[in-house]
Amino acid sequence: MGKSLWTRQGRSRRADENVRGIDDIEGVYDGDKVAGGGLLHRRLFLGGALGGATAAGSILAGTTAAEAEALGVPPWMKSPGSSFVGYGQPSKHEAKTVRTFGAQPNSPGTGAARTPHHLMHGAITPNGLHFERSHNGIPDIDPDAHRLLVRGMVRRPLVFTLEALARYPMESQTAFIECGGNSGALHGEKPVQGNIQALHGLVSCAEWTGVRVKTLLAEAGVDSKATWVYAEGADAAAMSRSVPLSKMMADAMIALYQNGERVRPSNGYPMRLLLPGYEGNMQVKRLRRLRVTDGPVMARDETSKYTLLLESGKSQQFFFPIEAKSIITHPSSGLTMRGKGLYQISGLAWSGNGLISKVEVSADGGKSWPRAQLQGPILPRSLTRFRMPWAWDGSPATLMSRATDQTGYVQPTRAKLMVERGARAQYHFNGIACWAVSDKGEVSHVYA
Ligand SMILES: Nc1nc2c(c(=O)[nH]1)N[C@H]1C(S)=C(S)[C@@H](COP(=O)(O)O)O[C@H]1N2
Ligand SMILES: [Mo]
Repeated sequence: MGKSLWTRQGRSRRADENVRGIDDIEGVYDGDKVAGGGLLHRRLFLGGALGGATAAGSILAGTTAAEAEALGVPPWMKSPGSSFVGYGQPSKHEAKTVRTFGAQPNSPGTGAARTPHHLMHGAITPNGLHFERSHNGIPDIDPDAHRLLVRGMVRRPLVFTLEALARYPMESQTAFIECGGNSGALHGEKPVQGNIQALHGLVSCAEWTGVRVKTLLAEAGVDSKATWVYAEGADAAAMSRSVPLSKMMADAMIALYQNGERVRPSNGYPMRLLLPGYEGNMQVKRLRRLRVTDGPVMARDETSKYTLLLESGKSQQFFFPIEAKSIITHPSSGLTMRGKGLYQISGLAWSGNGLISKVEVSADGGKSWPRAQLQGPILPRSLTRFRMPWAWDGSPATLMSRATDQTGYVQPTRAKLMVERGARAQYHFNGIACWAVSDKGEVSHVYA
């Protein structure tokens, strides 16, 4: 199954010359070439343009009319199918599309489970595949016994049951969550050989529904001298962070639902703090306490961890929004391309500072950068899918993607990031990632 997800979309040359095999690329796409390495105009795959753009007609037809007639009746059409199930599961043939994790023997719930981006398409992460980072396991929280406390510099301290909270006006917003440690391996001197799941699997995106923090703070009555809010989770790590009051008032949410169903235990059941665009660590899961303060509390995860250690030996603290970033998911490290021909390069881009305005792709190691097609709806602080047609001629290629967000910020090269921050920064790596494609079609991780 893994193989079939990244293969040519057609079949090899047929005897029937009316249907041109997708690997017959010589000369066919010349009019659509926009850059080095065989990148084609982004409009090629849009509404019928493919047929019109080429002399060959229906390039994507993988099979002949004769074959279509010979389909026959497969066994699964000859008897009734199985019955209904209460909670649906993916096809048993998709059993490889799972999160990966390395459990530690002494603390099996400490660490991370990563999203398999190379096996997925679209922009929303299904709940069962949303990455998970937990500092001390997933607690088994009784939703009726769970309480959310709002106290500190407020006129009226409040306590909420889940039921009480659910009576407040709710809203939905789509947002990515990315761990500050995602892509951290790219700080290393040599490119680590891992697939995209291992290297960049700590980012996911969901539609979250819940109550605005602003609504609760307004009810509690915030002291005019307050500037920060301390948030604490109800797990054995009691994970806690300080959040600027301004972010809490702007778009923070107590999320109760994730893609329409209750937030999963791995992602914060029964409620989590959602801070769209901010680093994952601050988005406290299993939220049980908000304490309004006039300064950060200097919790462990904002001092010794999740700060950027610079070359000078000083640490950069309170680095909150994730800066614009992108990764090519198809093809990506570890996958093998099956022969030259027409492919669709595809990937994900995101920015904690708003909308993605542009993604450029290079197939010649960064010499030319045509624009990719962005898949709508393009939502702020959400994963944005991009696509780019590519006529691979079978020779070695280096693929890269570069995101620009609505502020004009451009995703930097790895080299630039290393000069600016140094190799010890550890968190928030957002440099341009590169995949090398060999003449055998093998895709591996390289530095430009
Ligand atoms: N209570 C609690 N909240 C937490 C954590 C945790 O271990 N416990 N991990 C944090 C970290 S480091 C990240 S990256 C995000 C991950 O969110 P997710 O597991 O829903 O993807 O949750 C954050 N919130
Ligand atoms: Mo994290």
